[in-house]
Amino acid sequence: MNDPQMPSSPAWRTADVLALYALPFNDLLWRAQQTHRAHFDANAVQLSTLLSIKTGGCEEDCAYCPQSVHYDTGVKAEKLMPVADVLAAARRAKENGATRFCMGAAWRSPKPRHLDAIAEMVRGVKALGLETCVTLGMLDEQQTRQLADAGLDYYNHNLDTAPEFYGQIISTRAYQERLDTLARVRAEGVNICCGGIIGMGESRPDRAGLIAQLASLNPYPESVPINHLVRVAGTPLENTEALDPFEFVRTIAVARITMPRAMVRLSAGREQMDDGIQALCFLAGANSIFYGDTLLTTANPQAEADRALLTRLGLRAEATPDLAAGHALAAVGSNLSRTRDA
Ligand code: SAM
Ligand code: DTB
Ligand code: SF4
Repeated sequence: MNDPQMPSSPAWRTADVLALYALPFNDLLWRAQQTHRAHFDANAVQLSTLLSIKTGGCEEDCAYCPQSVHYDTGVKAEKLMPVADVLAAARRAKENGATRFCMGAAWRSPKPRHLDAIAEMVRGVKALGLETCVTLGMLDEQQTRQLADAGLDYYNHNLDTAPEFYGQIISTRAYQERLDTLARVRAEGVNICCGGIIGMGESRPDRAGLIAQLASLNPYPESVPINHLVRVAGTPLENTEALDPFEFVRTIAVARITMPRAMVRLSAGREQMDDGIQALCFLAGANSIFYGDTLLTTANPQAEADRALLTRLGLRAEATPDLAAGHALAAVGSNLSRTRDA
């Protein structure tokens, strides 16, 4: 294989990931919990707040997405938010206890004229003492450099599903284009936040295929968002059959075992999930959530309800391990399991 993202002997084959999925539930969670405790404080959860800085009107056809122009979901297209409004939202997120602020734009890729404003947002959010993350679609080299120069900590760009299932979900952007953007982001020294969506009607081998792809990136992503599909009326996936919630928990556990030092984020779909399943996700090694009343366009649990849930579970809100040295994974040493950058 010539693809630099895909070494000829990948770290994880789909068959090996499938063998983890097949473990008895208790054995799987035990392994995941052991892995988690070897690298992290088991009772700390990192809080990331999302803001949609440019909503709707996206030309891509991602079948899950309420923001695609291809589907009638009632989401109206808006312009890029003014920098001052974004910084005001970041200030509120910080006051509420978030440590990372993630700004999302419904673009296939940003236009050159947008980059100056985005770079200003990144600098402003960083100056507040928050970690920065943006998700803007595909990037070219120059755009990536501009974001890196602004001090961006993370770029979110998901693989979304296994290559085998991908064609049933998106036709306007190739899997390889996603891998290419991730490689460019990495080359500029920006951490990657890369995960996918579970519950889109994919098979277990497809779920295992996604995890194998993520875990075989070299190195694997510093941050791994595992989203549960939010079934939005008007999208082609609105009537997708519900997934067994334990299968979602298994996916979190398998992500933790295969990517031991990554921040594994229990992402979209928590509003539709009961507290017991969320607690099992934390037991399976999730150590980050989206925190705040909305995701991008859909509902997330109220911040107050999340604080109450964390308290009931004896979990503490805490920041990501130290990123000061640049690359998160390189910075995580064996003695860092209890050290945090507050
Ligand atoms: N347009 C950019 C892109 O696609 O890379 C950035 C924003 S896009 C909304 C970010 C991610 O949100 C998608 O890759 C997908 O994983 C997630 N997402 C979107 N709609 C979702 C839904 N209905 N349920 C779960 N996750 C969703
Ligand atoms: C990610 O993996 N999930 C977030 C974030 N990255 C940008 C987005 C979830 C979006 C859910 C649907 C919506 O609210 O529009
Ligand atoms: Fe556009 Fe991103 Fe939604 Fe796909 S997921 S339609 S690229 S906003």
